[in-house]
Amino acid sequence: MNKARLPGVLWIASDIHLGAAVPRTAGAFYDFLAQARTQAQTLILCGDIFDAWIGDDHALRQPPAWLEDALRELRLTAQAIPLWLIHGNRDFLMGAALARALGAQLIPAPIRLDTDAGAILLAHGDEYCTDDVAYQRFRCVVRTPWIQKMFLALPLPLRRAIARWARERSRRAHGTKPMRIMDVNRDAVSRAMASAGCETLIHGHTHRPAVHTVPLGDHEGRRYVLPDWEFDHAAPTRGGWISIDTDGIRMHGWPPAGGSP
Ligand code: LP5
Ligand code: MN
Repeated sequence: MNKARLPGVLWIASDIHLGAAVPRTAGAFYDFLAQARTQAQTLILCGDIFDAWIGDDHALRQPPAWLEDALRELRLTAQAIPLWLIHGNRDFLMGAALARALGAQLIPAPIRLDTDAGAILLAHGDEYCTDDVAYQRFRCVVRTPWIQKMFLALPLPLRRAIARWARERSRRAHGTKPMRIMDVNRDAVSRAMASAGCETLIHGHTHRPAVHTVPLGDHEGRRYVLPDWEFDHAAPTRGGWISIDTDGIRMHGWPPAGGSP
């Protein structure tokens, strides 16, 4: 089990899905980053920060304008507070070169964090969607190191085309899969929490923000689900994060209700 001690004020967000098509979402997220820089002591971005990541070289060589903006904002954040990044199912190809360029840390997940609010298991969440057999098969293939190496050796335009095709396939698959299949599997969650020795799990991925109880033998745990961010194609807009400190674990919407969290 991956583990880290993480005292202090911790903020966690996920599923921002930054890309060329979401300028308003990016703007809202950059406002959030600016607040995190002054109010959090560590920020964790818990996967799917990007709509698709096709290799660090894409970002570091000649990034398009939207990506240049994203890199600048993330770098600014990492200069102010520790910035930890976790892989999601769309940006699992984020690598060491990107982390270095940002001054961020790419951390392995699921990870047990020993925080001021107790032990917390943190994961993107897709690993617990075990009823989605087609997805788990896809995941297994694209997480295979030699397949990733081959993909990263392809010319950028071809990688871009494959990513576009995979996103399109995924969008279509969403339309046909029952909602239940695309949620986490309860047993997978209980098992993961028990084996990590955690009564709290925080994850994103499903875009269904909520707090659930989880049966853990003779007692109950809690599962916090982070929201996705969407300010371009949704009304009302969506976005939010979780804060962890000595007062406990709290979920917040973005923008904050009274103007400040
Ligand atoms: O992301 P979201 O929310 O739409 O849906 C996810 C699952 N889909 C995915 C696919 C990603 O969206 C696409 C990511 C592109 C990344 C860059 C390209 C990288 C290629 C790298 C090769 C090493 O994760 C979706 C789940 C849903 O969450 C809910 O949990 O249901 O799963 C699917 O849609 C999977 C389909 O059922 C089958 C997908 C077939 C796609 C085939 C593409 C193959 C490309 C392989 C290249 C080697
Ligand atoms: Mn996801």
